[in-house]
Amino acid sequence: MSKEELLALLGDAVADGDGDKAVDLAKEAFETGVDPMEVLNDGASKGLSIIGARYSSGDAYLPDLVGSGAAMSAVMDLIFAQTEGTASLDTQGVVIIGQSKGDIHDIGKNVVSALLAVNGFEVHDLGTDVSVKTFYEKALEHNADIIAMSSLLTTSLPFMDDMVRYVNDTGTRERFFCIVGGGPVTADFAESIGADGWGQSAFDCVELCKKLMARGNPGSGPTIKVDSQAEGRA
Ligand code: B12
Repeated sequence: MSKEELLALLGDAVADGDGDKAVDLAKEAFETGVDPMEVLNDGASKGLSIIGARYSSGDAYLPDLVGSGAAMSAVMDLIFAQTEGTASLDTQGVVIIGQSKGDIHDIGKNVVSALLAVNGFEVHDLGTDVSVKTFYEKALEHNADIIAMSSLLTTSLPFMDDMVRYVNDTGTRERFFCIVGGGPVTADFAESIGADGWGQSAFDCVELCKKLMARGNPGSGPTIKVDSQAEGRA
């Protein structure tokens, strides 16, 4: 079977909520030398897009989303076990990350957290449904460089705006980079709320955090937007 066929089958298994099959296919992909991140992005994640589309068109229901989410999480556990211990020793910066208030989706955020950690960032993951105040308090507690908010729900986007305002209102905007991302979060939205940065994918988030740490000066300068796939298409 070709790599593409294997990854397509993996995507289908996640879409069908078949965790056992998805894990077996992911293992098979590793054994044939496919990069773990390729397994994640070009295989398992595609399954979530498929089930998301089915759900939107009324061809799938909430339990199907739950099944696909669980299958994806099983594949992610396997992938993170593969990449464990690969973190670099130098700390690139301290990141507070969490899912915006009202939002319990966490698969994408978990991928972002793991990739940041593997790339040398000290990551404090606050989980899901995180209030603006909690983000801020944890950022102070850990002397963070970056506050990273993720959201998959359009109804949770306003809290990203609130976050930037809150940091402004406390007079600490120059202390923390505020970055945003997740399914419905666009580069234009990020710019409109005065965020320091936006990234399309987890890989882009790592690139974004590195760029911000190199630039310095939170709260000043244009919103940095990283979308490596768009660059590839250009
Ligand atoms: C799985 C899933 C669920 C699972 C979540 C399981 C879990 N543990 O996460 C469950 C079943 C719980 C669920 C529940 C709901 N869901 Co849901 N869900 C999905 C689904 C199918 C996949 C989401 C996902 O994991 N994507 C894959 C990850 C890898 O992508 P990602 O999160 O976007 O993250 C990537 C990038 O965005 C980026 N990124 C992420 N965060 C950040 C942060 C920063 C700073 C940066 C730079 C980058 C970045 O990196 C990641 C990796 O590359 C989507 C459909 C879809 N195609 O997205 C619907 C979807 C998100 N869900 C939806 C809905 C409506 C719901 C419910 C409201 C349904 C209901 N009626 O109850 C509830 C929400 C409950 C709540 N309060 O949160 C809608 C949201 C519509 C909207 N835009 O508001 C979607 C789009 C489905 C649809 N087509 O309608 N869901």
